[in-house]
Amino acid sequence: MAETTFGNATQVLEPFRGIKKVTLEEYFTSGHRTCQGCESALVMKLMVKAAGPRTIVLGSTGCMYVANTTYYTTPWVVPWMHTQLGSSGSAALGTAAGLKALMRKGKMKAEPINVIAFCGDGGGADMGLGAISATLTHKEYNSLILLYDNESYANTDIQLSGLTPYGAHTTFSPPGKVHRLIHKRWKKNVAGLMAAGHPECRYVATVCASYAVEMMNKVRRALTIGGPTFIHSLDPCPKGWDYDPMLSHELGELAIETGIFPLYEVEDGVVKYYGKTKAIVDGRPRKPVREYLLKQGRFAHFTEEDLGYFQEKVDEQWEKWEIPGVVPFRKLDAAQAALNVK
Ligand SMILES: Cc1ncc(C[n+]2csc(CCOP(=O)(O)OP(=O)(O)O)c2C)c(N)n1
Ligand code: SF4
Ligand SMILES: [Mg+2]
Repeated sequence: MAETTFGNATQVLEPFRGIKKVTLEEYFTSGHRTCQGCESALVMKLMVKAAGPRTIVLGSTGCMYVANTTYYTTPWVVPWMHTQLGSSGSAALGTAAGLKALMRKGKMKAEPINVIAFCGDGGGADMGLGAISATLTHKEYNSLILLYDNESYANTDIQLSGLTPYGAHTTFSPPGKVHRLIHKRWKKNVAGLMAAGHPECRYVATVCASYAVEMMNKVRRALTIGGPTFIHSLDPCPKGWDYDPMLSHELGELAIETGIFPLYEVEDGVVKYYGKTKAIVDGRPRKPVREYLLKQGRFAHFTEEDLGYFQEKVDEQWEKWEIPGVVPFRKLDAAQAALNVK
């Protein structure tokens, strides 16, 4: 058991040192009806495998609720509960607080139980942002909120969310003859927002299931460090992104190699890059974004101009951001900074 600074015991989940050390037990098994190649289903499986059996999972409405709970079947082996679309944060906080109260009153055995709430990008980055933000200020309760980002409101037929990439074809942004691009907003930087805006939150990370061991180890770290923690997972979605399901793994890799989705963690305010993102930070060239975008039908209408704009925006996050790929404040040179001091 790990005693955190504020007296909340957590389970000590040491990192898996390589794929051969990963435990065999599964806590998300057969019984779900997600699409072939669904990375979000893989994220659920890896998330709870990393957490282990003494875990409660809470899930807001979306593909990972609906497709996982067809009448009389469920893949969850651990206790789980559905919560309203914008309520992953409230469910996490309420469950953690409820467990703590029951243990304090002696109504249940005192032991560290992992509380994980998952939400989609619609439920988490749009509708439920306020509740997640509130939860991340409550350092006295241990919970992990995992946002699985398939970049649309997938369950209701691929509507545009605040995390849908620029220009993508969704049912709310179909390319037309008059307007080729309907969606012209750049994606929210949700992990950076959580890390920069919540000083009591000791752990924020980004993950992609193409890098499964690293992903599970970040889940284990979040649960061990305790307090409220947040992980953002980028999940290729064959239906919404319009590609052959066999490409899910490759698309996850390309999102990282092009620099579109950086893999990092922020623990107690210290940024650490991972894998191919670390190689990029150390100077390895990024792959052109077109290699990622043009494998997906949702960008099939892109012209060279659109590809160029997308590339420029990604270049900017590596070349101009104060903390590349993480925090989007602009760097000022020393002279300019001095002039700005009132
Ligand atoms: C308050 C509310 N509005 C709308 C809906 C309908 N609805 C159910 S699932 C869903 C999509 C959720 O999208 P996201 O959170 O990204 O999860 P995904 O379906 O992509 O897995 C919507 C709009 C709802 N259940 N509750
Ligand atoms: S629509 Fe996408 S997220 Fe939903 S089950 Fe299918 S592949 Fe998974
Ligand atoms: Mg979604």
